[in-house]
Amino acid sequence: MVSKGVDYSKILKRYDVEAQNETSPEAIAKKMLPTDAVFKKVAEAVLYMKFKEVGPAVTEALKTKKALDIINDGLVAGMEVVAKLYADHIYYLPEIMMAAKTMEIGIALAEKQIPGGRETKGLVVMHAAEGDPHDIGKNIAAVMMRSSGYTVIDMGKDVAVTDVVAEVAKSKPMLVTGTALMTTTMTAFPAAAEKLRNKNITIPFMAAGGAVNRDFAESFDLGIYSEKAPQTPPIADKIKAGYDWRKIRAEWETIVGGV
Ligand code: B12
Repeated sequence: MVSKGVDYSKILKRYDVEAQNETSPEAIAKKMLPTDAVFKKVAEAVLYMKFKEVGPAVTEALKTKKALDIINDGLVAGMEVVAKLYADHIYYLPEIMMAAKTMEIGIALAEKQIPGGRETKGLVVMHAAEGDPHDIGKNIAAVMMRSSGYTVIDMGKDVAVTDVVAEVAKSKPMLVTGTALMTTTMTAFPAAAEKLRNKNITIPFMAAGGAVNRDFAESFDLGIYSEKAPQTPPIADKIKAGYDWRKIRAEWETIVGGV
C-alpha cells in the first residue's frame, strides 16, 4: 500500500535482497557460457546439473567436435560458471557437488573417444595434499594430462607427504603435481620438495589449487606454478623438451600465455 506524502526514499533498503533478486544462474550464464551452440548445450547440462542430459549432449557433440574440445570448451566451461555462481552465493555446496558429478559423467564419455594406444609422452604423479579432501580440480587436470598423451599415476586425495616421496622415488616421473585448496594443507608441498631434494630428486614440483599462488609455488626449490588445469600440458611439454624448474619459472608467462 502506498500512502500519500511519505518519502519512501528514506526507508532502509535491503540491498543484499535486491541484489539476490537481480542475479540468477541464467543471467550470469548468459555472460559466461560458450557462444557455440554445441559447446553451450554441453556446458548447460553441467551448469544445471542435468545428469540424464549430459550423456546425450556429449554424444551429439562428438559428431562434430573433438573430444578434448568438448571437455575444455563444454564441460569445464560449464563448471567455471558453477564456480562463479558459488563465489556469488547463488549456488551452494550441493550444486557444486552435483555439477562436478555431471561434469565427470561427461568427461568419462568424451575421454573414451580420445585416441589411445599412442606412445606415452612421459609419466606424471598427481595428488591432493596431505589433509586435503578437495580433488575436483586435480581430476580435471589429470584428464587434461591423459588427453595430451601423458601417463598419470593419480594418487588421489589427502596423500601423506611420505607416500608422495616414496611414489616419486619408485616410479621416477618427469613431473609431480600437488593440489591444495586449503591454506592449512599447502605447506605439504615445500615439505615434500625438501624430502625429494634430500634424495637427489630434482624434477619440478607443480603446486596448484585455489590456496596456492605463483609466489608461494616459487618460494621453495623445485616448485613451479600452474593456475588452471589446461596450463599443465604445455608446461609438461617444456619439461619433456628438457626444461628444469628454474627455466620453467623464467619462461612461465610465455609457456602458459593464452591458456
Ligand atoms: C567442493 C568443496 C568441498 C568438498 C570437496 C569435494 C571434492 N571431492 O573435491 C567437500 C565437501 C569434501 C569440502 C570439505 C571441506 N572444505 Co571445501 N570447498 C569446496 C568448494 C566449494 C569448491 C572447490 C571446487 O571443487 N571447485 C571447483 C574446481 C574445478 O575448482 P578448483 O579446485 O579451484 O580447481 C581449479 C584451479 O584451482 C586449478 N587446479 C586445481 N587443482 C589443480 C591441479 C593441477 C595439477 C592444476 C594444474 C590445476 C589445478 O584448476 C582448476 C580450474 O582449471 C570450495 C570453495 C571454492 N571457492 O573453491 C571450498 C573450500 C576449498 N573448502 C574449504 C573448507 C574450509 C573445507 C572444510 C575444512 C570445511 C569444514 N569446516 O568441514 C572441509 C574439509 C575437511 C577435511 N579436512 O576433510 C575452504 C578452504 C579455505 C582455506 N583457504 O583454507 C573453501 C575455499 C571454502 C571457503 N570459502 O571457506 N569442500
